[in-house]
Amino acid sequence: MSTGFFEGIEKVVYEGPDSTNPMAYRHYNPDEIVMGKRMEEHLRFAVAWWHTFAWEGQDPFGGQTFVRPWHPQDDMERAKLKADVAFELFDILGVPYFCWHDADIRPEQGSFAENLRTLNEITDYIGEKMEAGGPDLLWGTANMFSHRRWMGGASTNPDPDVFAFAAATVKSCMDATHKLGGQNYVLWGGREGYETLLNTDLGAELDHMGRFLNMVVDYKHKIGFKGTILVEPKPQEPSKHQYDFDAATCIGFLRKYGLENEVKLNLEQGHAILAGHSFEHEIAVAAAEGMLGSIDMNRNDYQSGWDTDQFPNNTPEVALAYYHILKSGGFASGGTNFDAKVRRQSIDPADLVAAHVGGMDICARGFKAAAAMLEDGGLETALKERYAGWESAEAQAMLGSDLGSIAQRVLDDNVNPEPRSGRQEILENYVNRFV
Ligand code: XLS
Ligand code: NI
Ligand code: NI
Repeated sequence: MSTGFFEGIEKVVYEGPDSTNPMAYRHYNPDEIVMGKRMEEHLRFAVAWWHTFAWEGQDPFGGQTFVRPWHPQDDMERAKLKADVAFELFDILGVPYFCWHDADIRPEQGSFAENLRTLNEITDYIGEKMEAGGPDLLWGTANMFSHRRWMGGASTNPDPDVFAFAAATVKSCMDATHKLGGQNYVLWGGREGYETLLNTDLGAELDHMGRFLNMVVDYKHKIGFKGTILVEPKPQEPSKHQYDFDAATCIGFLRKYGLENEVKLNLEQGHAILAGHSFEHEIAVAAAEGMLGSIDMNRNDYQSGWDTDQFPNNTPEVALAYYHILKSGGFASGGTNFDAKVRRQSIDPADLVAAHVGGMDICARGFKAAAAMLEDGGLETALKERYAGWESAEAQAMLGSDLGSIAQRVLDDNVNPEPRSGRQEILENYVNRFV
């Protein structure tokens, strides 16, 4: 039986680029074959429970703006109503996946035992809905940043009891993710960082975080969870300095603690920008190390300088992101999660639907442009030409040589390189043909 929350809103269908229906897909056609695979299987869209259903519209200057029938979110019956509405949206959109934090799906009841009981109950309830034909779980995660107990960090907290509470919480969320057949398990450390070094033992905190993540990996193997463990980089916010600053920092951390073959990255567009990078930079860094896991495709406002978590709306940016994803072989267990919120004035159920429709369409459009560029091969050819010198036996031998012998050859052969154009504008013009 329908909750009636989305009353009057029909299932969203693909109508093609000429459609003027605001609630139709113009580019996202799940069954269209692109590079030998259905679009749905390439993009693997997921709705994020927290922003779409749990967020109440607060900002630093004002409280709740959304009034939903499942508010206040402190009761199991209303948590189930929220789940009912969630599955109605999944159905309207036709998305294949969703994601959650424990705190989004169950009420917070203070003690670990109570939280565990309600988590198990609500994930059983969600499991029934999945079996009845709902979408699959892309990833589960623990919210270890909202409740006051986490204010000084979770696994990096100076208090060992908080470390213990974090371990118990992650175990419960991994169990629940495993039970629901989740494809990945994510750790984002919003409070794994610090405000001031005056009260922080940075080295000890990193060691605790490394040990914690090793326990997570051990537990994954113990319970036979086949999904991928992912960490999500972000440079700051809520902590002033976050340890998982960006992809490169995370990769260094994972190597230091022996996790490079066990853990991959969940990269978020807005976090890349906060770290001073482009999204494709973060994707390319992770891909170069074989650590590209999944993405959160939500952008920031470029003027306000903080994590505004908006739905994507810039095709050229999205196209370059998918270009690097496709180039590295596409998603395996990962997907495209909308860790995105509608604006706090967008209070209608229709706004929630339209936001996802637009986000999915932009992604589809960028994705098709990326696939077309890859199939055309123009960028790959240009790249090959630019590095062609390295194909010679002599150049390869140099890499196994030493500074002295190389210097001798430079003298002997009078090596005097001729600068060559990087052709950036020509390549940018090339990209603009596709987007
Ligand atoms: C916050 C993060 C968060 C993670 C999941 O900025 O993006 O939403 O994706 O904890
Ligand atoms: Ni984020
Ligand atoms: Ni995120």
